[in-house]
Amino acid sequence: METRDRFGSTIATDQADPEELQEWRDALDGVLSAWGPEQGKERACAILDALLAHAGKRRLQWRPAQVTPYLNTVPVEAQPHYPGDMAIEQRLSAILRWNALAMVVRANRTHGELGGHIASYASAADLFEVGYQHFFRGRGAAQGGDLVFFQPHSAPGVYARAFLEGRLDEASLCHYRQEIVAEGHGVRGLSSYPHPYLMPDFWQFPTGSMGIGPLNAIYQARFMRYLENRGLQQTGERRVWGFFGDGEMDEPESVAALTLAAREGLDNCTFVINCNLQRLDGPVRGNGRIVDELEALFAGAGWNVVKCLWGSEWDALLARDHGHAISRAFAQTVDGEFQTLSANDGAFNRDHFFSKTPALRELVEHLSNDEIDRLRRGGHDPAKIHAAFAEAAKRNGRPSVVLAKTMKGYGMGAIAQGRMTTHQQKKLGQDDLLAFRDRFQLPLSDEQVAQAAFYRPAQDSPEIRYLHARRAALGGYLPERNPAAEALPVPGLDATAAFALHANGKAMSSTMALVRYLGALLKDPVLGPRIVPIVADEARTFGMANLFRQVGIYAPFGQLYQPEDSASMLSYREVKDGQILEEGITEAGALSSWTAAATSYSTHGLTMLPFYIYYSMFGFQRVGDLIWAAADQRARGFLIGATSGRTTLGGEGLQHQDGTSHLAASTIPNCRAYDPAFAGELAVIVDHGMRRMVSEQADEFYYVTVTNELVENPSLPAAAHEGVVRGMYLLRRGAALAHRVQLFGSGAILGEVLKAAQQLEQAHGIAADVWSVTSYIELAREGAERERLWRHGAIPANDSWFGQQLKASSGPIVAASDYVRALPEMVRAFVPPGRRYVTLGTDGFGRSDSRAALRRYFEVDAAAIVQASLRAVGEILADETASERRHLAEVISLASI
Ligand SMILES: Cc1ncc(C[n+]2csc(CCOP(=O)(O)OP(=O)(O)O)c2C)c(N)n1
Repeated sequence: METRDRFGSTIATDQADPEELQEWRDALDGVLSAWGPEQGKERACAILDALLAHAGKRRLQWRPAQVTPYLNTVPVEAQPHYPGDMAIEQRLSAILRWNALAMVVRANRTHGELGGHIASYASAADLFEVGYQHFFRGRGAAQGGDLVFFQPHSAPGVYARAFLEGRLDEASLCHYRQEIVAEGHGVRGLSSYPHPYLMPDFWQFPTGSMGIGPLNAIYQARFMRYLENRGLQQTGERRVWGFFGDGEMDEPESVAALTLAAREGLDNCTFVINCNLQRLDGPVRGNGRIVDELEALFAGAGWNVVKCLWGSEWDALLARDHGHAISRAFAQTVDGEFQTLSANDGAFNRDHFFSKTPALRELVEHLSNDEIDRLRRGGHDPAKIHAAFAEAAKRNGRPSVVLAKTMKGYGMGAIAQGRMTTHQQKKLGQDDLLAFRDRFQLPLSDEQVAQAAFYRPAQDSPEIRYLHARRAALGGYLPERNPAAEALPVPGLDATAAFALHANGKAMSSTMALVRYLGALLKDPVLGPRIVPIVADEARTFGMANLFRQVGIYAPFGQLYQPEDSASMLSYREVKDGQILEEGITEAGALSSWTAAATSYSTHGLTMLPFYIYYSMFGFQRVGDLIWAAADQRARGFLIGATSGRTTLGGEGLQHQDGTSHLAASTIPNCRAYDPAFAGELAVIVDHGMRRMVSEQADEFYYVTVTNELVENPSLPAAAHEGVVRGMYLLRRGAALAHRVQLFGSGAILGEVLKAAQQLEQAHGIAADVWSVTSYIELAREGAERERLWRHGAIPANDSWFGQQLKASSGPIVAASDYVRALPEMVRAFVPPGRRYVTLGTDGFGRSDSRAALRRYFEVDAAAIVQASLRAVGEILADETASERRHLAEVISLASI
C-alpha cells in the first residue's frame, strides 16, 4: 500500500483499518495524558523511537515522513490572539500596496526603460506588515534591535512604508530608480534594490543578487553569537529576519549554510520564504510543490519548519472535513495548478479544485463564488502570519523558517495575479488601476488614480498615529543603517612591525611576515580583541597554527573532546570565546563571516577588523559577487590573498595558480589592492589600511596578496613609505652608465627583476633602476582621476603621480608581474610621452612545475626581463649611430635567453 506521494508527503494513513488506527491513537493519547504534559511527551517520544527501532528489526523500510500534510503548522486551536487592530492594519497595508505600485507605474511613465517590480511586493506585503507591526524591533529596542534582510524586488514596498512614516518624501518616491537625475534636482533618489552604498543611512543589507541574502543572514546571526560569546557585545535578544523568494532558494548560496545555522543552534535566525510559487519565467516547481521540497530541506538540515499555507477562511472548511478530502486534494495538486487556480476566479476554483471529488464539492456547496475567491492563502492573512511568526520566534535552540504561501501579484487583478508574466509587470492601464483601488478600497478619486498619485493620510489620522505608535513600541523605524561607531587607535608601526621594517636581509615569505604581524596586533589591548582572523581550512597552510593556541578557535559549545595533539604547543584549541573563525571548506561562508565582521561598525555600532586569509585563486574568482555585495555594504577589513601568483605557487597547477585576482579587485571602487614584495612593504600597507579603516573610518577595504616564497627582505627606509602606499617606490638606483632602463617588479617577481638588473649592468653595460610597484591599481586610479581633471580643463596636463616619478628617470620601461599583463598595462596611458613601455605577465593557464620552470615558461624570469630590456634599449639606439647599433647586436647575442 502506497502511503507517500512522490514528494514524500503522507497521503493515505486512512487507508489503514480505521478501528485499528484508532486503537493506536488512543494508546498514544493515553501515554500523553497519564504522565502530564512534559513527561508525557518524553515518554511518547521514547515509545515512538522504540517502535521505529523495532520496525527496523522487522525490516520495515520506514522513516517518519520528512514532509507533513499541506496544512498550517500552527493549528487553529493553538493560534495566539492577534494583538493588533486588524482593520487599521489592513487599511495601512492597502495604502502601502498602492504607493508601491504607483511608484513603479510613475517611474515607467517617465522613462519606459526604468523597470521596477510590483508583483513581488504584492505577494510579500502582508508578511512584511505583520513583521513591521508586531515583530521587527528597531534600533531603540533592547540591545539594538533586529536585522532584517528584505527580498530585493519588494524594495518599492519598503520605500512606501518609509514614506508613510515620514522618513522619505514624495520627491524621493518620484525619483525611484532615477538616482542621478534626483541628485541634479537636489532630491534624494531611491535605488532599485537594497543598496547600502547608495542609501547609506537606510539600507543595511544588499540582497539584489539572489542567494547572497540568505547566506549573509545566517552568518550575521552567527556573528552576533560570536560577539556575545566573546564578551564584546550582548546580542542575545536580537534576531535576524531573512525574507527570501522561493525561487531564490535554488541558488546554491541560499542553502549553503543551513546546516551551520542548525549546528550552532542559531535560534536568533528566522527565515521567511515567500512561497508565491513563481519566479521570473514561470513556476518555481510547476510539476512539484516547493513548500514540500523546502520543508524537507530545512527540516533535514535541523531547522524548525513553520508552514503558513492557508488563511482563516479555510479553518471552518478544514474543521468539517473529517474525511481529509481537502488535504488529499492538496496532496494531488502541483504548484503549476495552484498557480492557475490563483490566476482565476471563484467559479474556476469551484470547477477545477473543489470538483475533484464529491466530498470536496459538498464542502463548499454553501459558499458563493465570491466567497471561494476570498479563501486566502496563509501568507495573506495577518492572523495566520502572526501565529507562524510567533511560533518561529520561540527560542528552542534551532533556527526557524516560515514557509508562507502567497500569490504573486496578489490583488493586481486579472492581468497580473498568478500570471506567468507578472514578475515583469510594471505598467498598469487605467482600468487596472481603478480595479486595484476598488479591490483595496482606497480613498482615491478617479483623477488621482489616473495620475497614480501617492497617498499619505494626515499625520493625525488613526492610521498614521497607529503606524508611529507601533514602531515606537518596537524601538523605532527600519531599515535604518547607522555607521556611527567608535574610532580605534592603531598601535605604532615601529612597535609591532620592527621585524619587518628593519628586516635587514632576513629570509621570510610575505605570508610569514603577515602572520607574525597579525600575532603582534592580536596582543594589542585595544585593537587586538577586535581583530577577527578568518580561515577556510587553510590555517596550517599559511603557518597560522600558532594562533590556535594564542587566541583559540571559536566554538560556541566549547571543545567536547581532548584534541589528539593536546600536548603540542600548536594544539587545535576550540573554545567558546575563541577568536579565530575556522569556517571549514567554504569560501562563500568565510567571506560572509568577513562581511559580517567588516560591517559590524554599522550593524552593531562596534568596530571590528577582520582578516580573511585564503588561497587567492579562490577569492575574487570564486566568491566575487559576495565581495561585490560586501563592497556595497561599505565593508572595512582585510582580504589576504595567500599562495598568490601564477608562478609562485609552483606545483599546484592550473586551478590553484592565481594570475588574475588583482584585475577583479581593480574593478571594485572601494577596494584598495596591493601586491607587496617584502615584509616591510606589507607592514606599511596593513598599517595604512588599519589607520584608514578603524581610525579614520574610511569606507574602503584592502586586498593584499602574499606568497609562500622565501625571499631576503631588505629594510624599508621611512622615505619609501609614501610610495609603498601610493603604489611604487625606487628600490634600487642603477649605476651611472650611458644607457639606462627602468624596471618595474611586484610581489614575487621583484626578485627576478633585481636579478635582471644586475645582469643588465654586469653583462650588458646597461644601467637598471628598479621600482617596486606595490599597486598598479592605485597608480592607475590616481592617473585616471588626473586625466579626468585634464579632460574637464581643470589642469593643463595629466600630471599623474606615476608620471612624475618616471619623468626624473630615463630610458625605456620594462614591467614584469606574476599576474596577467593587463595589470601592468593599467598604467600605460600615464607613461611619459616617448618612453617605450614593455609589459611581461603570466597570461594563459598555469602548469605544475618548479617556480624557475614556470617563470621561464611564462617569460617573466630574469632572462626574459633582460631580453625585453635589451630590445627596448635597442629600439632607442636604432635611431642613433651605426656603431652603437653594432654594439647592441653584440649585447643581445650575449643575452642568455
Ligand atoms: C543571482 C541572480 N540571478 C538572477 C537574478 C534575476 N532575478 C531577479 S528576480 C528573479 C526571480 C525571483 O524569484 P523569487 O525568488 O521566487 O522571488 P519573487 O519575486 O517571485 O518573490 C530573478 C531570476 C538575480 N536578481 N540574481
